[in-house]
Amino acid sequence: MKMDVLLGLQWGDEGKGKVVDVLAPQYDVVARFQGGPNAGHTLEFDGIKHVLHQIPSGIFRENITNIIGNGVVLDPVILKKEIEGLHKFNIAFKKNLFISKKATIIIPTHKLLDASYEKSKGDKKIGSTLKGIGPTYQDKIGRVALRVGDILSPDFKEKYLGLVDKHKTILSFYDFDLSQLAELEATFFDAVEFFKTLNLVDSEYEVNRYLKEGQRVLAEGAQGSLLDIDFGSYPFVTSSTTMAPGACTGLGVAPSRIGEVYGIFKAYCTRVGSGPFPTELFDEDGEAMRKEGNEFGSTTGRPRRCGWIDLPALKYSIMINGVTQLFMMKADVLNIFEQIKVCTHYELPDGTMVDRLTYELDSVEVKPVYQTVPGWNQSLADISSYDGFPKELKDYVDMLEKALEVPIRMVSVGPDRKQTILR
Ligand code: 2SA
Ligand code: MG
Repeated sequence: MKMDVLLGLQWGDEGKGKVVDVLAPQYDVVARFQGGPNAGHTLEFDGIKHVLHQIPSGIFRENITNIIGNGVVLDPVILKKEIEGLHKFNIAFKKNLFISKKATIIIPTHKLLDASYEKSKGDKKIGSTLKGIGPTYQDKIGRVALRVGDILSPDFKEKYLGLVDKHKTILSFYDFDLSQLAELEATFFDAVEFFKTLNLVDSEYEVNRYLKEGQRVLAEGAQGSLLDIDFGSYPFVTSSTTMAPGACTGLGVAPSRIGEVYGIFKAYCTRVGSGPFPTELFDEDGEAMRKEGNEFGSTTGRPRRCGWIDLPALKYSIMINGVTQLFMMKADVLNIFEQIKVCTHYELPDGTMVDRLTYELDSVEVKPVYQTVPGWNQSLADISSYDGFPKELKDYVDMLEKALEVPIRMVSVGPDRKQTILR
């Protein structure tokens, strides 16, 4: 059996949580492979909105096994809160949630370091979620991090203190006030005790066993391809591999085992945090998109920057991920527009037209070149099949599909599970 991968093709918040939730009945296992509590995956059903940060989006389905893979950075405090917040749903965590012993742990000083690094960058700050993601991956690559399995070892406290000492040296360089640390540590160790009661496993064996047994596994990406550590708009990126190969390294699955790659994108673009965003709107259209789409960070509540769809960026993401099927989200947010713009190229300062995301593009201001198409300018609330789509929406989907050269299999026309139209 092959493992399918689901990814965001833009800067995150494409609606991955919703798609996982909709596809979940076709899968036996949902696995997270990178990122951590910086993610905010929103699912909505029965009129209630749920935001997941570290727990995979298959958790609301009784027969699905959820795995947090080795590539993830995990905050025990946030995980405990997340699990407690789901108590009312009677989720059988002992049966349905497995965590890799090789996943990396976020400790309180990682968050303090994140804040110091951001502060020291001034107006060049990344716009991090301040969840400690960058410093934790730094320690992982620097070979000094703590891993989930370490919490079971009798010398965990010693290992912890060793790492904290290193962090304190750096924090003193940044003149960071450590008065809150004792309180943060008490909450952390309380959460670590809770953590020990969860299923801690070598998840690469589990995932490969499931695949061998013919079970269907879906790898759930977090953030988006344009925030990838290698291919995103560096340095305004997150610290993990958000693209498809991240699912191999973050779960221990061979590249030859990858099946479908689902690329999720919004009918427009958003970005939260700093960094280039060629189609960003600073006018009332951008404001209207933010309002209609309720574009506020689901982890930090920050207003998201909004703009028109960007084809060169989408083509790039599709190329580096080998996307086989596309899912277009939040089409209904564009209901309000009489005309819709589609960015087909960028104009460089010297007037040259390009449609590639080259190295140079990370540091020059480009002007988006748009093609304007008619909007459908009507509600999509009662639509239950593709045949019911207004002509202009069908034309928009056809135009994108032609340009992107990958089939658009699903269009989402509203936040609920039911408002997803298959083609
Ligand atoms: P970090 O915290 O080190 O990963 O931040 C680095 C950059 O990555 C961006 N980033 C995100 N962008 C969109 N959505 C994310 N998740 C949350 C959400 C974000 C929120 O679902 O809304 O609530 O603000 C996410 N996580 C990281 C981040 O903005 C930085 O640009
Ligand atoms: Mg999100």
